[in-house]
Amino acid sequence: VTVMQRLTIHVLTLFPDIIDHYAKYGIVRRSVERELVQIHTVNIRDFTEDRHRTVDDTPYGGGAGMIMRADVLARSLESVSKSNDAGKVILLTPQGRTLTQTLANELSISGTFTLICGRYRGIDERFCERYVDDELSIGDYVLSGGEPAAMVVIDAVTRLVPGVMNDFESGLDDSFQNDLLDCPWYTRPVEFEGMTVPDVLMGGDHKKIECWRHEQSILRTKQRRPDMMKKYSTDK
Ligand code: 6GU
Repeated sequence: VTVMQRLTIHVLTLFPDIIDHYAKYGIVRRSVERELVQIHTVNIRDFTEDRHRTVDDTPYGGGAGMIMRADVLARSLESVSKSNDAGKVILLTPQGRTLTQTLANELSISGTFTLICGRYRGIDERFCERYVDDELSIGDYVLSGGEPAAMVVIDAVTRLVPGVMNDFESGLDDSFQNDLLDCPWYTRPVEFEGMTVPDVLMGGDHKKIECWRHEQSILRTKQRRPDMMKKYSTDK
């Protein structure tokens, strides 16, 4: 018997519209329509208690930038955990460990997790200490907020949920999934601005084609990602 593996992603953000809109396109949309993935956004500002709906304040000890308040974040998270299982609580921050395919695979079978999109300078450390299970970054550069990172995580994870992708899209031979970069691909027209398609691809010898593609993958990985190549050589 096969068990349907559903995934629920809660997203705490000051800009729920960004995430809701993103979920209306492509594979993420399809996964939601098929009820394989549920994306539930929470507007952090709905959990403020003052007239100005303040979510941030100046840092103790001084310094530029604003810090998100721990109490407002705690109430936002409570709104999820009081009626649902929030699962692993993940803060999106450049201080986190970097998202990898392995991590995406793990999250895709975890059932439920909650993403928190930080804004401004950062969030009160006491909230992290009490409520955050893991901190994730999507790379070594600074974004003004966690929302683009949340979209990246949602995309990378959703496409791995069984039943989301059809056979052709199957993520199994993607770059990174097998520790090598993908090979070059070609489609019609057969001639483009004076350039042709490699003969081997036109020959119809499927064994040869498979061999060529694997070679190309190794070549590309050596040239572009020597760091990945080292790991691949060691593993094989
Ligand atoms: Cl998760 N957040 C922000 N603000 N910047 C980032 C990031 C996350 N990952 C890389 N840069």
